Amino acid sequence: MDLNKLEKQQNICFVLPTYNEEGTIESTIEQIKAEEKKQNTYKFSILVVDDNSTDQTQAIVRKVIDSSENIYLITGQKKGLGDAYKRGFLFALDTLEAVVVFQMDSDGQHDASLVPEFLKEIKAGKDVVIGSRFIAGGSTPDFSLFRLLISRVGNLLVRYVGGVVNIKDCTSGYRAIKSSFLRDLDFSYLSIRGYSFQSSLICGLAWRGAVISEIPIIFKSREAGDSKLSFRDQIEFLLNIPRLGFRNIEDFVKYSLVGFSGVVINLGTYAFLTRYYNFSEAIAPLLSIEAALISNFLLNNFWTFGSRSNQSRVRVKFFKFHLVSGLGALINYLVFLLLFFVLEVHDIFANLIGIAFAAVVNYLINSNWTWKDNK
Ligand SMILES: Nc1nc2c(ncn2[C@@H]2O[C@H](COP(=O)(O)OP(=O)(O)OP(=O)(O)O)[C@@H](O)[C@H]2O)c(=O)[nH]1
Ligand SMILES: [Mg+2]
Repeated sequence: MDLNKLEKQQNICFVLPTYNEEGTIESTIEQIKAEEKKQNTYKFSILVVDDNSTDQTQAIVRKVIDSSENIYLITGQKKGLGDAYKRGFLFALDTLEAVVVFQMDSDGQHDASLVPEFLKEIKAGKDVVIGSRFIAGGSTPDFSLFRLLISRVGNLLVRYVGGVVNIKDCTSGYRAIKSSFLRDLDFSYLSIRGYSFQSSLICGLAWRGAVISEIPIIFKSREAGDSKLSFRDQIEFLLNIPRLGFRNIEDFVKYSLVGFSGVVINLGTYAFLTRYYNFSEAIAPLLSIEAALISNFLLNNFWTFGSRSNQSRVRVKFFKFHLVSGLGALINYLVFLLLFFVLEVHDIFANLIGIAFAAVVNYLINSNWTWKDNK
């Protein structure tokens, strides 16, 4: 059997989201088509997902469709880049039956001549390949210092809160993804706007065990038109960060129950030491806090996170847990000071919010660092 011929039938779909990209959409399509001609392994199809552009984007795409094969256009209302991608993915999977789906911008910022590099990685067994600006060889030569800072800090947040520390560029819009992994995803969980869609998607893929690699890209300025990503996208990105850490609500409920049990242990030990053993009020709290920490640690280690595969030694986790708890106490204190002295919130309520805030931060760090799942 001619293996090449068999593979030739496999379809790779490039999903190109557009909103007012009349200056670049045609050349983007042409460059992808040129890459198809250079290889004879796969059939390329191109899906433009346009959200009712007010310029000539749709007219240009329709003209290109008339003169070439395997180019498709779907349209919809503008709700955000993520929403456009969801519709595009479903079309690529269900209607076009693509085996690999590419995400790519339509403004000339993503160099189509790198497509063979992505495919090399896919053929080598990777499930997801990211065009990365933040690994050796990658760069963002035209970013302002401010945009670079936002991008870097944003990536750090996603990596550490989302538990994907090894991925250097979580918001890149240039990726190749094996369809089998996309099919498994619950799209309704993913946010709909720009950067936050990209980060939720990559976390979702990583949590499902996708083997992910990065290849360097140079991300220059767009070739024409204006940026579509707005301040609103940035706000949604920030609001979405905690969600990335809460992928497993059951773990958080267990963690909270352990936290409550710690309060009981803390109070009980204190009462026991002061009433039965005459410990002083200066020493007893130190021992009761440590008793609660030990009990919380053991319950979290063997119950809350008991099923996680984590190769760290128990004493390393024990040390990390203490560090995180110290940080939690500091956060609790600072939030209390801010609310009580600056915002004049009632003291009990201020402390309650401080405790809740610290509990959430503690959970996120413990879940993604102390007991990081290495599956
Ligand atoms: N269909 C659709 N496409 C969108 C939407 N928002 C952005 N896009 C497209 O998504 C791609 C990425 O958006 P850009 O504005 O280029 O974002 P960016 O690359 O971070 O910003 P620049 O560097 O300024 O270009 C472009 O092809 C846009 O046309 C949307 O709401 N709907
Ligand atoms: Mg762009």
